[in-house]
Amino acid sequence: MKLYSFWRSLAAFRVRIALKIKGLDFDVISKDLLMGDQFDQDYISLNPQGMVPSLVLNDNNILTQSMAILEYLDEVYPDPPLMPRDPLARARVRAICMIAVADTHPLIVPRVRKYISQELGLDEKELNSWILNWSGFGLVAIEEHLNRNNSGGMYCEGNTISLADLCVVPQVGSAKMYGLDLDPYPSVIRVFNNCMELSEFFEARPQAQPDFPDENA
Ligand SMILES: N[C@@H](CCC(=O)N[C@@H](CS)C(=O)NCC(=O)O)C(=O)O
Repeated sequence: MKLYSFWRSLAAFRVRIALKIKGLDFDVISKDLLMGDQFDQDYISLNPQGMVPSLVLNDNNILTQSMAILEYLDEVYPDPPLMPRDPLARARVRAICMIAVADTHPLIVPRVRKYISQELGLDEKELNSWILNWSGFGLVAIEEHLNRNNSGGMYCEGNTISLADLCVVPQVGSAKMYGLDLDPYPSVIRVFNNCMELSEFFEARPQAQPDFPDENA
């Protein structure tokens, strides 16, 4: 399989974790989102939205959208499962995924950052404040969900890894990178730390990627 990725991409991070948990071999092809590589014509023909991740399967089928990719991988490679069986637990997992994937992450992607700085004229400090505001907004909601539902479990849904963890960990990693104060989110941090002790999460982290820039090391 070939994964189009970028070290800093939260959506690609989710998929890297899933590929590792499922024990699948994949080559990473980096698209430098800060240089605009995602808009190369050959890449647009793979992913018309000009976003990472895209996953090219061994039979050359192309998958886009991280949640669709995660669900595909979980359906085709069910062991170990990344969704609980109980319908209520599944709904809880999906709710946390959506807080991260649908309601938080899209507000801080490069295209939005570029628009608000270049078109709306926000300076770097204002842009950073935007990023911290929306990152915090998402973490508040996830913290509440965890406190209500997981009763001190190791991961988002009890003591078993689920898609919720694959969505929360990159979100926290990004919040850390931007310097958000994480003290108000102890349950989120507990889950983050527990996940990062697992090699699949640790090896999928941005800092472990071949395209991670030396100056950030
Ligand atoms: N909903 C999409 C979001 C994909 C996405 O926005 N990816 C970002 C990187 S995390 C990207 O490629 N951004 C390119 C840009 O904003 O120009 C998914 O989950 O796959």
